Amino acid sequence: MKKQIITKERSLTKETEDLLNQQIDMEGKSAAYYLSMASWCDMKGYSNSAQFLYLHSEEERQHMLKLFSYINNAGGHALQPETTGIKHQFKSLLEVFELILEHEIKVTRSINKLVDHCFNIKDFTTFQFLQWFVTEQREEETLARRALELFDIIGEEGVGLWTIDLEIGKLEGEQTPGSPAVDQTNGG
Ligand code: OFO
Repeated sequence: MKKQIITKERSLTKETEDLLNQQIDMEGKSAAYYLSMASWCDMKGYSNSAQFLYLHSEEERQHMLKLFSYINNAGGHALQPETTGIKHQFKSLLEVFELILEHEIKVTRSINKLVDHCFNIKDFTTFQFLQWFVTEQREEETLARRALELFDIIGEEGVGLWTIDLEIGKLEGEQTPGSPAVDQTNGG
């Protein structure tokens, strides 16, 4: 009964709510995808990459929860996404990070689409809420690129892969000051 009164009048449109739920689906899939990658790295002995990805999987879940709160606080209904069809096997550590960059670019496009929609319908509240994700996506793409650069710079021969794994473990601490991942006061 109380919920009906709360949701009767709201500024969040149904279309925006649906788009935000689609974003929840993407963030949930990111969390599942990175957890699967972390497990594969762990199993193969790439323990630093595994830790990096376990942490990233958890961060993606936090991104998803941020959207849950926003939708429900705005009088909508956040939906738990299905997580089927997750890839479990990877050809190499290089493939893992190539797939991460590819995936993050898709997430960035999805966020941009959402931001564009909010701007066009003058939903400046949601537009402002999404700015955190805009900054976060730049950070996520940069991290994936940095990891891929290690393969080019170090090479995979000899102790190369071992060294790459070690360096990937250090990437998490290299996030730029002021980024959402570092600046927890910004709601991250
Ligand atoms: Fe949620 O930032 Fe990656 O996907």
